[in-house]
Amino acid sequence: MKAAEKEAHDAHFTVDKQNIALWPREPPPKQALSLHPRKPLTIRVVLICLSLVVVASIVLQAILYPWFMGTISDVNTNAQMLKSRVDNMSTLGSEIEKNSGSVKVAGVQIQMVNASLDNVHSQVLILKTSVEKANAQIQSLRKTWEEVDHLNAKIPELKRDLDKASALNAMVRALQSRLDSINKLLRRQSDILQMVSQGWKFFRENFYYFSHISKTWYSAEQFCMSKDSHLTSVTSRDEQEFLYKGAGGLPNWIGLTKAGSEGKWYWVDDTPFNKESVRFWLPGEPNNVGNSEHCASIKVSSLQSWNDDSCDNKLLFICKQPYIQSEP
Ligand SMILES: [Ca+2]
Repeated sequence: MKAAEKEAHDAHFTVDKQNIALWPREPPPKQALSLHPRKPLTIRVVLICLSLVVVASIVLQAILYPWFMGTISDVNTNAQMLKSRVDNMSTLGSEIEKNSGSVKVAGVQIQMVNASLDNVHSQVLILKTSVEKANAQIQSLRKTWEEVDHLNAKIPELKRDLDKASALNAMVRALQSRLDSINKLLRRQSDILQMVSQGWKFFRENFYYFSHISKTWYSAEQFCMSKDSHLTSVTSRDEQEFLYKGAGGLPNWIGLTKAGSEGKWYWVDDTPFNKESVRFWLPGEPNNVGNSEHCASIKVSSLQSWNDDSCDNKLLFICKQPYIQSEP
């Protein structure tokens, strides 16, 4: 401390040309004088150092160059590998893009497949429902079939019953037919009795009415028509015999007349007048006396009993009505 204080108190200054400098008590030695003896040593040291550095660098280069070149080679190799990988990556990228499109298409197809699967699922449900219904119907049909089998087992018995029923039906039909015949006969008898009660006689499916009063031929026909009949026709020997016997020998108008003096004889009930009827005229008749005998009568009680007579004469008469079965 004391030496420092002493040096502080002994400070000086000099003016060298334009430079002003401060220094301690003693003025510093001039540099030109102090550096001159040290310069060669320094240069040598520096040269040595530089030589050492050069040598060291050469050695280092000799050592490191192969390693460095190898490293560079490795780096190049790695760079090429990386490049190839990058190329591969770009290729993969394009493939990925392609595959991305395929994936989208596949996604759409998957959606379509899903929709189809939904549709299939709904159809499966429908089919399931249909199958259940079909099963129910099969069960129903099976029951029905069992009932049919049961009925089939009864068929022989039913057939026997049917045979019995058929026999009974035949008997019933026969009885019904007989009953119908009986009814018909009863109706016929009833009809005949009714007509007979009114004064008619029944012979060979015809009713005959023998009058008790005398009328002209035309009035007699009018009377018969009022009773749904006509003056009688004669179509057979039996009928002729029945009529003359019924007349009892008294003259009775019959339904035989002719149109005018030269006309042909005809039956008023439209029965055809055949040659068979000619045999029932009295011998010598018809003689058409006075050209005025145009109507015929049964005159006597014999097979040949017909006489032509004047239609205006009043005689008894015979009406004839065919029998027709009355409705039940
Ligand atoms: Ca006559």
